[in-house]
Amino acid sequence: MRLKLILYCVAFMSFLTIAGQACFGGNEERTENKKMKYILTELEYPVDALEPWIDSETVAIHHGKHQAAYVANLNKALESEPNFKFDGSVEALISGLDKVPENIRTAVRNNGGGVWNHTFYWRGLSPEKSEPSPELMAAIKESFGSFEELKKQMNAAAVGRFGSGWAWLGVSPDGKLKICSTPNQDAPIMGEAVSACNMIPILTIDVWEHAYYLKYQNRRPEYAECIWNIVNWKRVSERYQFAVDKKKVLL
Ligand code: MN3
Repeated sequence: MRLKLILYCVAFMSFLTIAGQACFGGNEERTENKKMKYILTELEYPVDALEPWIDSETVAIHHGKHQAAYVANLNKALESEPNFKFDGSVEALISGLDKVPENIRTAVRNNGGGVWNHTFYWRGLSPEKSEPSPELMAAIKESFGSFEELKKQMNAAAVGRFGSGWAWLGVSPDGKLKICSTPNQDAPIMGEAVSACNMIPILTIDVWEHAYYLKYQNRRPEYAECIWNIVNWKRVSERYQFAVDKKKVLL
């Protein structure tokens, strides 16, 4: 009897997990008691997996404190405006900032961007070596001339961003690969009017100091260069194909 009960519970919890992922396209968020509450996405690898390029202390603090704070502050902003009944993904939320009430719009932009950008960043990295797909490599050569030139331009965007922000590689409406950078927690998925980037992103580098300061101190160029050792090309290639075929971003 007791075993049966346990089995029912396990089955029910599995259903909830699958239903949640189906609704929100990932593990970024869940509804609890019908009230929207976003939760921190787990990393796909242990905090020390990106060593020696990104040290475990940086990953632990960056994910467990910084990104977690964006999640908490996003929830706080949404709770402060109970008349705004939104129950979609963070991606949908920040893709339509004009629908967010004005009094919480900046908080949603900053913290929603902080939540989504970090998940996108972590999922674009991996300790496992991979290569760009033949299709992506062809696009890189067509758009930049060479892989080295892509790296050079992306690093320049990362280093050239004054203050805090992000460097992005993405697919522009003409199908070509483009590089862009955004300040603060702005993201290309917020739209061109907000982010000044017109692209579907496929890779990002976080250039806030908290992303690299413990190991690299002021040496942002060295951090940007090191990122290329841990890019998850398997996923970036999937994102590229998704952007080309479906004209949508893939987390
Ligand atoms: Mn960050």
